[in-house]
Amino acid sequence: MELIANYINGKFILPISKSYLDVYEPATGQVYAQVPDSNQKDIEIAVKAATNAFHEWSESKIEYRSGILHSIADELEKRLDELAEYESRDTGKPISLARSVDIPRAIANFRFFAGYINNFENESELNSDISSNFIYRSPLGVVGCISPWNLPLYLFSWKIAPALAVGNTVLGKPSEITPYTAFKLGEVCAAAGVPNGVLNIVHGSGQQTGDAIVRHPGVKAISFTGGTNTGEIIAKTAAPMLKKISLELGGKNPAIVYADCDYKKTLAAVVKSSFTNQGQICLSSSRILIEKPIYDRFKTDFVKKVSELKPEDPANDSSSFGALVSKEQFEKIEFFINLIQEEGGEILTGGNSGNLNGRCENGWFFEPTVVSGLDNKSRVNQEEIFGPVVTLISFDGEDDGVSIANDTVYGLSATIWTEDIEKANRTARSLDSGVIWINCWLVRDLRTPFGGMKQSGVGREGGMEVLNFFTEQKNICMSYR
Ligand code: TXE
Repeated sequence: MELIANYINGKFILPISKSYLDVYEPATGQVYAQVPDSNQKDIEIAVKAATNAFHEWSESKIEYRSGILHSIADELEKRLDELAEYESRDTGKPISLARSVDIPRAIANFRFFAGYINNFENESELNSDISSNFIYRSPLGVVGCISPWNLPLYLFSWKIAPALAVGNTVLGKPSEITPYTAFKLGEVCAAAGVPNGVLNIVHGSGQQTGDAIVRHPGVKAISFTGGTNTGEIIAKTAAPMLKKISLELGGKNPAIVYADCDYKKTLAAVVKSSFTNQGQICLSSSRILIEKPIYDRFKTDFVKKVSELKPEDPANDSSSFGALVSKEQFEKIEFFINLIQEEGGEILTGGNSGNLNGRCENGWFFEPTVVSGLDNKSRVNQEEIFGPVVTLISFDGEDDGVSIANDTVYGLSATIWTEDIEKANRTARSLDSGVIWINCWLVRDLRTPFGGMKQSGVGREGGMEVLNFFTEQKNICMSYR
């Protein structure tokens, strides 16, 4: 059985804690590796390494740091196929998705910030007749990056790349459920010439390792993506220490389908936005709001299209719908299927585990599921399911659509489908969502702010927002009098 190690100060080392957690392949339900459950002592040595590396890294020239980030991207690129296989094995996602989205996006994250850092103005001046003010942005020091299991290397690198670009040193903790590509990132860093201690990757459970990172006084900021409940715990722990936090949390994202949409395009796109990665994307559509005049037609066509999507071994090139990430997620979906029935909903397609044969017979597969007949106030329509279950809700005109869309504690993303651009813009401005797509989904310009409102988070990632998050401003004033 393969043993995953922490990557600290440029070396792979086994945890002082000597404790390990099992790592499963979701498609088979079998354990294939063990990952350290690092404790406070492990975090202590990682913080020490990152602290020692900080001065030289933060004082280095931007061109140097940019070059290192480009080298990381180059090394990832060389290993794209291999990394895609690891990502698919760890998460249960189709290999084609890992190859076309997860790993290319991780590469793009490093490349983007390698270039973008050159636009970062860390110095500015404001002068008047009484004083001159020199405003300077400096990196924070050692920062913690904690990421989830749904897009492992993609989201891990989305935090690490900007943190390093502006001169911080990093303690990164991937999800203990999907640690493998983060483990390999250590090898990539060594090959790319990342100086020792600049990026440290520590593995373990949230309760032990994650908590130790958040509590450590030497860690100046926490960038976190994961569940809203975990975000609350992190906020509570960090608040008395007045630690900077950025939280990207859950969602209950509406897709608003107007009667005047481009019907064929919308149908295909909403199936994709609902079920890509088995619905386990924080930006997935989970409530499909359909305008009354086309409700029946859209429902029939949508259900037909979804029922053609069959769970398949994610290792097959032909697979477009894989396994759920864990037994816990599988059981969570079963819980919601029962709740749909209790709340009086109708399952139009799906609702069962996807029974596969051969190597996948014990895997955690679940059919893509479409539900109707539930009020927006129902628990199924209010709680984040984070899996292959969507509900259909009809609405009557713009105001009704917006009001149903906003009637949730979340506010991460929304999609709007209409050929009337003025209506699309009016709708977009009325929605309480941080990320809104009109007639598209998951199109990302990495310069734009990314994050949620309400219970979906605090702060924004991407572009200048994240560079500002990972730096602190200092105003140096000199009086003329
Ligand atoms: O997330 P967690 P999980 C949602 C989704 C899912 C639920 C739980 O609804 O069903 O969250 O998933 C670390 N201090 N999302 O359990 O627990 C943990 O080790 C510090 C939405 O995976 O939030 C992991 O590295 N760290 C989401 C990371 O936090 C802690 C994507 C995320 O784990 C910690 C994934 C603690 N006390 C799940 N507890 C999205 N919005 O993208 C856990 N962690």
